[in-house]
Amino acid sequence: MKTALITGINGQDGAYLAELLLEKGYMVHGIKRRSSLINTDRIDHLYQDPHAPNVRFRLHYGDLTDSTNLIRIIQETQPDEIYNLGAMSHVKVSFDTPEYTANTDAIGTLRVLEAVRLLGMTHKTKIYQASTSELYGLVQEVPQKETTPFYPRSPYAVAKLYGYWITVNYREAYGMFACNGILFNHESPLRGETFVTRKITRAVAAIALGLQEKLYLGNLNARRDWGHAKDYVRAMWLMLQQDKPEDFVIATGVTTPIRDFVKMAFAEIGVDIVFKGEGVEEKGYVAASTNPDYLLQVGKEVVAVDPAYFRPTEVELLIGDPTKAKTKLGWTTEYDLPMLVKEMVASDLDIFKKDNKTQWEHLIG
Ligand code: NDP
Ligand code: GDR
Repeated sequence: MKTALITGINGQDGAYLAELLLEKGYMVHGIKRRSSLINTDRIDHLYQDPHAPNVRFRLHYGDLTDSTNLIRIIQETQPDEIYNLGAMSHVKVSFDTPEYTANTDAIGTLRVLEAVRLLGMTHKTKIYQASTSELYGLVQEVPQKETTPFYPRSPYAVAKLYGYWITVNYREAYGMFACNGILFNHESPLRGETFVTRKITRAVAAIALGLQEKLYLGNLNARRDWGHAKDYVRAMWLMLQQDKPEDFVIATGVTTPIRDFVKMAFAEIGVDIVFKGEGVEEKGYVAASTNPDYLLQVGKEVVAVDPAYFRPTEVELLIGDPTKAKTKLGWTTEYDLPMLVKEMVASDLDIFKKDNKTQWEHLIG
């Protein structure tokens, strides 16, 4: 039985990856930070009583800012594969907490690599580093591929740049099996509520149910290459099953403006949105509303721009070329963007209906 250790196990990707590895018969260890409230919602369904025989899922308290605890956990669990997914992963927040972001996302990656080296496990343990399309930042080439130059545009991206190169360096210096997955944006019903897709699908659900009036967003012109997290965690695993460690771009090759994602999400509740105005004055209005369960008044203003959500430096265009992953890893996707939007809106509608049971009883299927 193979053993995997996942940092950031209770994040979006950690939850899907843990599920995948358990299905594949792995023993899965996860590192979780201590928090004052329980924050294991995404992985509660995977919980196994640690006293039961043949337990294959275990959580350990830890933090990427604490080398001693990383060394101890890696020594105790002796992983064949480490997936370093833990990070302060919100780009906008990284402008507010740049030093902490660097400590976790940059030096945290070094701590994991160095722990494996110090423990003499360089030839036993394969390492996956969660690199990101944010490395491309200011557009240098379209579409972006493994050879495209990096130009990071946030403290998050600069920290991840260090994580990328220190992973390459440990591979070259010590012969470690360490690789970077340069993953473009991937979303799901488990996506954190403050990332734009989930913020939109939650707002659409809440507006449909009369629980929210309006959705305030930042830059509607930015374009992202969005995939489904379930497809992307499969790519992570595939990278560690190869004979040679290499870095791979994981993307769909399709890019979409935030504005279009908003329209697609509202279309799921039978509402057609038109945008009028320029820049901070741009607003989204209901042009038609056809679903009798969620009728909205035509002409109602449901989307507005709030500059508070603008970033000091923005990444305007991301579109990845996944040719290498498709050819070398045999990676394929099961989801496209319309399927992703459908799943996310449906999931958020369910969540709000369950939270507001009495009012929405007739719609809970
Ligand atoms: P999430 O924000 O959902 O999850 C991040 C996880 O990291 C959480 O479990 C969080 O714990 C944990 N974490 C944060 N700080 C620390 C710390 N100091 N020590 C240990 N753990 C910590 O991110 P995703 O699942 O979406 O992303 C996974 C990884 O992939 C991240 O590294 C992200 O930067 C990267 N990435 C994500 C992409 C995406 O589109 N989703 C694209 C490319 C890269 P807690 O719950 O306690 O906050
Ligand atoms: P991103 O994701 O920064 O690409 O990083 P996010 O969903 O936060 O932003 C995407 C784009 O939408 C614009 N935007 C808004 N974003 C947020 N969060 N909230 C808003 O109200 C809003 N309005 C417009 C942003 O300006 C941006 O252009 C994600 C994270 O998961 C990273 O960890 C990961 O590395 C990259 O994806 C790939």
